[in-house]
Amino acid sequence: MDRSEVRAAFAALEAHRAQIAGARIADLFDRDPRRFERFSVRLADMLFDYSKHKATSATIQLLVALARAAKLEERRAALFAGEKVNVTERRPALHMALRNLTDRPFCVDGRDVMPDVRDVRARVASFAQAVRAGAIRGARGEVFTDVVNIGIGGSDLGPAMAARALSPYMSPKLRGHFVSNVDGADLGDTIRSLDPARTLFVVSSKTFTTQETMANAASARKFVADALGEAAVADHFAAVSTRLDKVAEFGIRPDRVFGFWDWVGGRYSMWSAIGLSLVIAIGPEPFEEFLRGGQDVDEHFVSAPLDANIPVLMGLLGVWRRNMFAESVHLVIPYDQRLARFPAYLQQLDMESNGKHVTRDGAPVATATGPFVFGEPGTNGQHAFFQLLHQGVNVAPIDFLVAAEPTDADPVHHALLVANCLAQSEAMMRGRSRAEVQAILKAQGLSAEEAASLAPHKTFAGDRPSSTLMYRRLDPRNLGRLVALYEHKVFVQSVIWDINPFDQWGVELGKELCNRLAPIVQDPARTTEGLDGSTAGLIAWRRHLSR
Ligand code: G6Q
Repeated sequence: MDRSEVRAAFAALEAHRAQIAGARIADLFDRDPRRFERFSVRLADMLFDYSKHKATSATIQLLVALARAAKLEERRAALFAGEKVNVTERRPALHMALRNLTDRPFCVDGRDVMPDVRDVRARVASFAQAVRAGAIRGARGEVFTDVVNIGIGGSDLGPAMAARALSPYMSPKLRGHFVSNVDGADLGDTIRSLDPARTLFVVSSKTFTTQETMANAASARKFVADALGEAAVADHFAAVSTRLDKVAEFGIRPDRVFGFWDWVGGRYSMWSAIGLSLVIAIGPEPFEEFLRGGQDVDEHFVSAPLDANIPVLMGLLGVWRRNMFAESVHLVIPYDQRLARFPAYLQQLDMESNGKHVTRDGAPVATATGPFVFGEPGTNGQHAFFQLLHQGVNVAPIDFLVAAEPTDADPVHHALLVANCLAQSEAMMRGRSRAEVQAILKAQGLSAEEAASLAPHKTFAGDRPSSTLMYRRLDPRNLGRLVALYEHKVFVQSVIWDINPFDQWGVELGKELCNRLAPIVQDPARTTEGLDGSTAGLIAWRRHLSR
């Protein structure tokens, strides 16, 4: 692919950066009283405010020109057309079909996948409804009170994040649990307080070979079989997988198995049957609203002009900071305790997708690619790592997420929460100069000498960029919108960087080495010869400690 137009667009941006680097974000507001209206976009009740970025209309024009040079519109069309955009695995990435609630077809190899999608969606809904209503019960006729999802990575993070986010929508009669880590403490701590006769396990694994999930599923199976007998296993397990043959080997009944397809990437799969535990927890109707939120964003992404397109702007502003200001960290701070797992979910979505060092055709990338993604809910983060964000020497752009209204929490608390969110983005942008600090200290009665010596410590450089997404409340539809916005943002950036966001070869080497080391770790009689000195030394020390 000829990338000369992209290089030219990057060069134009670089020249522009040099021109506006000295302009402070706060001053841009003084120059343009309508800046907020001009640098914010609405999608239903959701508003994306990017006015607190160091960006002018010229910046946006140049970023959109970069997107056009990288053929964003053509690549977006290819994505939605079901082309094999995941070039290294020769697969489409058609997760948008999973949230398509219209009559519109989505085709893979010329075949409409929607009939299969609707069929599985209906089976998931009716199974979930039957569990919730107590029509499907355990082997001893007990109603299920606990549902444990066993999965990891893409088969865990999305549903676990959403179950927490949508906890007000959860049935009071059911508790949802998510077990992922191969560390036996994860499953052990979860099942310790559970009654096996009232527990349903959902094994979620696209491949049904993942070490962690298979180990946890085997131990959960033993938990059920030991307590209720081997014959009870069939009544206490369901599975979500593309490998129906392997699920059958495990002993899960065919009517409790929910399939999906290889055109659904793991970290894009929460819209599929991988959401089963979530559907059981919140019910099929709220889950459909979640899908509708994703669909809202798909429609917006394909139809809104590039300069008024939220995922496009999110992606381009990320490129602006990453490539023009060399910032390697991106912060996501939800002012919402129930979005506590959203940053972890985004870490996988963003870092596994765009943490790449070669282009789609295998050449080294010409620019920096995906940033480290990091975050915690506000206000907690303010009392932990915000110090560095305000006064550290490194700058990281921040996404603030906040609901206008609480879902069901105290409105007085919520007003404080919103005020904190706004105060932080204002403080990041404005900062406080040394002269301002000195004046404040003098007004507080400090001598000129004391004020001068304390002032550097109390000075804030400011001019730190952020975006804010504000929506009415964290309901299923807005959660669907948030997830899909970030999915498409990541896609937009992958197009600019010309990388494949749908594979994850970087996770393979460690898995392979683990398979080689596991027998040596498990069996003290095995030799460590041939291993590097550190690995051999650590195994020897462990053997010593475990004697
Ligand atoms: C996601 C990755 C990865 C995957 C897990 C679980 O995009 O592919 O996180 O989801 O490794 O895989 P299984 O669902 O196959 O168990």
